[in-house]
Amino acid sequence: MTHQVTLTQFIIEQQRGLPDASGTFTLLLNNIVTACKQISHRVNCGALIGVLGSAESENIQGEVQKKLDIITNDIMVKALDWSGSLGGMASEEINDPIKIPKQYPKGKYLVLFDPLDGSSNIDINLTVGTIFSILRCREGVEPETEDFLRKGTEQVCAGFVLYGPSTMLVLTTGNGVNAFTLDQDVGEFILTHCNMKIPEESSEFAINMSNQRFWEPPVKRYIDECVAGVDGPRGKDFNMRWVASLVAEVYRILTRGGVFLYPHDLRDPSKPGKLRLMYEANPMAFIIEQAGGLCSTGRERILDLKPSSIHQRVPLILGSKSEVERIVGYHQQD
Ligand code: FBP
Repeated sequence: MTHQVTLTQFIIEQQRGLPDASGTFTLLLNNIVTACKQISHRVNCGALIGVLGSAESENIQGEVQKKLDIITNDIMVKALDWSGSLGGMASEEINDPIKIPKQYPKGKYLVLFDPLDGSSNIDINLTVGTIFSILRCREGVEPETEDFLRKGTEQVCAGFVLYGPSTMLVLTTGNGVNAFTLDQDVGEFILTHCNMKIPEESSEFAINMSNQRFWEPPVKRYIDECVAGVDGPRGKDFNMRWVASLVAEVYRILTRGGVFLYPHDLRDPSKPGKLRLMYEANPMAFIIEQAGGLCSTGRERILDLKPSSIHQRVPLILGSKSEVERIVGYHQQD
């Protein structure tokens, strides 16, 4: 049997190359992964342990929380706050940055996370996930909100875990994108997809078509041309997908290419988009670019955006290079 590389071995071997590696990052990642294994179990048990359905409470986004939104948030916080590797955390489910309890030492990293992405799919047993972004912070001090509001280019690591037919971890530390599959028997993530690269060309798009009347002309033009198919200006047929789980959309694009759009929406000018910059768009942009794709608002590179708030929303267009370039080109012509 070929030697199976575990996530721990993979990270330790990567860290060996870094002169100032102290093991703190490896510990932090290990704790995030332990939390995701616990979440995988809860999600997998679902109705058996009564965790499906709504919690009858709302989060800062004004969204009705699922029971699992709260359970997964607590699992992440409890797995990370004691470790001494963090100065602070921020979560989709919590309004303000989460402080490290006084009894624990503070560390040199910040983690921002969406504990359960795609939660509208949890009760219908579709793929959901956890998304995380890691930044450096000043060691030993109580971080302010400002300390979290850093450009996506400053991320030291980004990843997401898919709770689907398999539980998978997709990860980048700036040296390409690798994916690991959870061996449920051993309880270890095993390296199964090395150096993933997004095909440049693609004929598959993902967008919530029910929002069409709120799209700007460049997006309307792009989607109309895809739908027009071989008889239209693109001269080829396109396929469409919409899972309503960003993690599932991004994993499909990493695997077979394509483009995902949750564009600028004219419905409510105060909400330039649905998805959140700090713990959805930025980590996905880091991963997509490391796999050779592009990630934009339509007008700006996501990773270059200067954040203004922890729960800031942005338009998100990501995927195969040539398709994103075409959509950005249509915005420039507009
Ligand atoms: P959360 O579930 O974390 O709020 O994520 C938002 C999300 O579910 C994305 O995963 C997905 O891409 C999008 O919203 C689906 O939006 P819609 O419900 O409009 O189709």
